[in-house]
Amino acid sequence: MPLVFVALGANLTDPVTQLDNACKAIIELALCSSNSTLQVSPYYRSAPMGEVVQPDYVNAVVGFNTTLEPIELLDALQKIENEQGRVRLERWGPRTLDLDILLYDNQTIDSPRLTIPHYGMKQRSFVLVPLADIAPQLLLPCGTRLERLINAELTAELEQIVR
Ligand code: A4P
Ligand code: MG
Repeated sequence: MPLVFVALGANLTDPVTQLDNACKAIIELALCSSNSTLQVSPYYRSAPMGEVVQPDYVNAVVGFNTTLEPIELLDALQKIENEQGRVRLERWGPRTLDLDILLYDNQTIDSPRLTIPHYGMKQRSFVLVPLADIAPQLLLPCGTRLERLINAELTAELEQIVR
């Protein structure tokens, strides 16, 4: 059964609770589709990437098995974003919840609605570090070992949230 990794991000309306609620919704998704369990990374706070002035983000990564096809998974995740009050005003702008599919097994997908691996994942500390927390041995579809992308400079951008 395909193993997928999804990045969670929030910077509005109590981001930690947004991520907690998203995990609960994704567990339902994983359970109803595959009866598997959800791996959840620690939560990390970081300054916003990009030019938009906005609050700090809280980010995490989850991993689970699913029988959903990639587009079905995107639809299900966008439904969760919408249910948690996501409003799309500007690219890279603030949001109650962002759910990005990082990896879908070892697949590479380039379609109008879906690019997998996620286009920014190899550059983003708030994706790489939590992903390595739950999947330290991961080999990316391009052949790069995840651990080789992580360094002290990236880790220093993040503050782990104690819960
Ligand atoms: N789409 C294509 N591929 C994917 C994929 N792998 N997963 C399409 C999910 N969606 C994918 O996404 C726009 C469209 O991308 C979707 O309709 C889908 O068909 P969106 O979520 O509506 O828009 P967005 O999130 O504003 O755009 P984007 O480019 O995903 O933004 P990013 O790259 O997620 O950046 N700073 C920190 N510290 N932490 C953050 O999490 N996030 C952003 C947003 C900016 N700064 C940040 C953070
Ligand atoms: Mg997004």
